[in-house]
Amino acid sequence: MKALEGVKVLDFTHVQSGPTCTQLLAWFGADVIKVERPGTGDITRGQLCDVPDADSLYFTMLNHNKRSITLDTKNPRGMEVLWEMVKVCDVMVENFAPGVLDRMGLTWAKVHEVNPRMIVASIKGFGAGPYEDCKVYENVAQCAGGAASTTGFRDGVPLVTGAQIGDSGTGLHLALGIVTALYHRTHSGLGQKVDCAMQDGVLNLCRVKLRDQQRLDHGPLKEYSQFGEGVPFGDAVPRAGNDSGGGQPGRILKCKGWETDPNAYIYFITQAPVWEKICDVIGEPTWKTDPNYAKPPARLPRLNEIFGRIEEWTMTKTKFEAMDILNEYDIPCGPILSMKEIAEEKSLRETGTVVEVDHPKRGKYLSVGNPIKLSNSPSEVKRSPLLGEHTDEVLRDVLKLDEARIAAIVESGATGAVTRAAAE
Ligand code: CAO
Repeated sequence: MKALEGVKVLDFTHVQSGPTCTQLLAWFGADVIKVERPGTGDITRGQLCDVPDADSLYFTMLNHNKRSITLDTKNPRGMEVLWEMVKVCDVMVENFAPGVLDRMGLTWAKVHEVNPRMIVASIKGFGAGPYEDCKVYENVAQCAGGAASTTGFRDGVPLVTGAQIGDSGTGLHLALGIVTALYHRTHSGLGQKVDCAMQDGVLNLCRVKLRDQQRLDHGPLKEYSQFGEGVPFGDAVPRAGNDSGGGQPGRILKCKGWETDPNAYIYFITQAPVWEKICDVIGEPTWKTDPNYAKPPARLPRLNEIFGRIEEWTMTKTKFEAMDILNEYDIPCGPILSMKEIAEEKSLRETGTVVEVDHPKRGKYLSVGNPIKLSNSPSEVKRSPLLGEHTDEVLRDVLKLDEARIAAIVESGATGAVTRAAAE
């Protein structure tokens, strides 16, 4: 039995943030029924397309293991069906712009009255405050959540990161809120509202930078390279390039081949407990006892010099050779892996973190499987649904509507354009 088997999810999500949340629930075994607009469906089905007439990878990689039903919620019959779903589902997840759900009449008060056990989970860009009515996409959240102002180099513009911490990060937060509310319901018998704002989710992931903001009141941030460079700090946490965000200084260093390979680099951490080993590996044994290098506080003003010397060593090795040598000495480090290298990595295939999925319209493609591994409920990645693939099945088997009612719904156009065959 899957961990969330028996849990029915009315998936009213679109684009990336909401779908990542419901995909996780589906991987854990929930029956996730995605409600989509007839004709177009989730807008991502048709975005960044690479194969003609096939759902985009953007869509397929965010909507595995779900069923799809088409329903026009601007059609009264469509709304009737949606309310039937509210009655039988355990969780509703949505990430529409602020106000959309209320305009549909799906207020928390009404949903709670119709199905007191239902958990209603929402993602919005911002929580209550000056921006609560704003529409938000990934990079807006990265900027408003403190990630952009603290990412990049001091002398450059703020940077967004490729990791989708605003969308997928918030989806992950919301999934935790939902399973927590499901657990609470086992005691209380009642559902509750679960909200996660993207700004809040990003800030949660940037909490070390709020830590540093407060440390600034008590003096310079000595582990930042700019301290050793003698550059004064301003009143806000600066961008720290590739400095480590933790207590053990680290940097990205060039490896053999860096002149032509944009990813011939390694992340190298000068972890204090292995400092003596680092000195031996790079050929600076006197640094083990030299008071200018022996202890961590003495090294902080000299990070540029120290990492410069370590880089002279890493440039004589490929990133993988350097990894092998450094791991022998328990020196924490990591190669900068390209997406190509990750896609080809055998061990990621073996753990199911990278999976090959077959799709009737696009053929085989790679996806990221469930990164969270449960010992008793392993995740099996199933292809994303075609638009409206399960409409009949859901009306009949989940909502248990009789033939006359289904015919009336179809005839109204609520599930999509009416073909003669369907209407007769
Ligand atoms: N049938 C008919 N209409 C439907 C429908 C259906 N099945 N599903 C949705 N709609 C309608 C809604 O009723 C709404 O119409 P109204 O504005 O007339 O009430 C409209 O479609 C969708 O609303 P939207 O404003 O959410 O969509 P958008 O494309 O303009 O905005 C986004 C997209 C992502 C900016 C916005 O949804 C948002 O801010 N969401 C919250 C934050 C979020 O999750 N952002 C991350 C997105 S991923 O980067």
